[in-house]
Amino acid sequence: EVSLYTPLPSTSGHSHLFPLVSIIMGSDSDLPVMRAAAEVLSALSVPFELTIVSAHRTPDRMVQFAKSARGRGIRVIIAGAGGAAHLPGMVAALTTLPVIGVPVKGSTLDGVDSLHSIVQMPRGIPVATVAINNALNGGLLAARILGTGIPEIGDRVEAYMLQQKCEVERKIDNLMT
Ligand code: RP5
Repeated sequence: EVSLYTPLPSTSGHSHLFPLVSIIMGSDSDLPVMRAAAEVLSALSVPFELTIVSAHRTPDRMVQFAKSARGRGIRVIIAGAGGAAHLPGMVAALTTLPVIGVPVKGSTLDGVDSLHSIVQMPRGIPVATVAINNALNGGLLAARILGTGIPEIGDRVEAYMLQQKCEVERKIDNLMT
């Protein structure tokens, strides 16, 4: 079953490692958005897998994926979906792992429909929701969660933040000169 979730070679630099994060999305049309989560996890050397799981087109696969994720060693799930966007909530209902939802902007309603679907989870089943199309923050949040138990990942998140700070300081210096 693990082979179902083999990382895409083009987006994962860590296919040889056991994935700690699973990035899933409802459709390949979500990939241009969800790629940012994969890229930041790569940059932070966090092993991940990436695949398509559709709540309504492949419901059996979704159940199988969500129920097996923890046993396969996955620690955090990032789930991106557009439209009605029930994927993150359904997955969260089927696992005890933390689930981060990424609302994907569709061609209509500007992704607000997806945001509301994901953020308005009824009590009892939480989904941590990032901003519309902000898969980068989804990846960073997953790294922060892992960083609480894996100091090396926490240190890399800290270095990432320092790098951001230096970039802003460089821009400020450029404005002054
Ligand atoms: C959802 O429906 C996907 O997450 C995607 O954002 C949206 C449209 O999917 P496609 O019709 O492009 O496959 O399942």
